[in-house]
Amino acid sequence: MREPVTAYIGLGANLGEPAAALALAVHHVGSLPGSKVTAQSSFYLTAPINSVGPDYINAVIAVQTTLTAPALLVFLQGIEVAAGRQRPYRNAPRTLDLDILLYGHASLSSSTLSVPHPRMWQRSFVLLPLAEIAPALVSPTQLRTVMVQSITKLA
Ligand code: A4P
Ligand code: MG
Repeated sequence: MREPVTAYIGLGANLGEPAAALALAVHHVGSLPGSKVTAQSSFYLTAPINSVGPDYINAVIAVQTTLTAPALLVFLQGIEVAAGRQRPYRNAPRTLDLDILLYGHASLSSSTLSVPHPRMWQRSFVLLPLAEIAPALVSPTQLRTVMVQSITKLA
């Protein structure tokens, strides 16, 4: 049996019912084999970055999992498809996006999976929710770098 690893997953949506889609996705991730959600950030309303359409709702969760990172990605993509995710073009508005931000201390780079997520450090919609549930992982300097990007914590 594999040792569990803590992975951080970024959730985002700006089509359909984003808050409901994120809440259901958290439930589905917690139901994956060998996986449990150990922390969940607030939901944040965020302006699209290099994307179009309505504002997004974003959040980050921590998951303790015995799945490998590639297996976790395949399961996350299944949850996206079940939520009606379509990919008409890069950065298109979406009903649900689930990105693996971190997978333990792993550094992975393949044609289908890069971890840490290559753009996470440039985005307030990732760093603020991540800092909320794992403050040790994000420095004040990193947070300052993305402060200009509009983001509002929802109640
Ligand atoms: N892939 C590689 N690494 C990963 C990873 N760590 N996690 C591959 C998940 N997938 C990973 O992903 C495209 C391909 O990336 C997949 O086939 C997978 O094999 P995708 O889900 O189809 O598209 P994506 O997530 O839009 O791609 P990408 O490049 O990760 O987009 P970004 O850079 O994350 O930008 N603005 C706001 N406010 N909120 C958002 O959530 N999201 C984006 C997407 C742009 N602007 C946004 C938001
Ligand atoms: Mg994605």
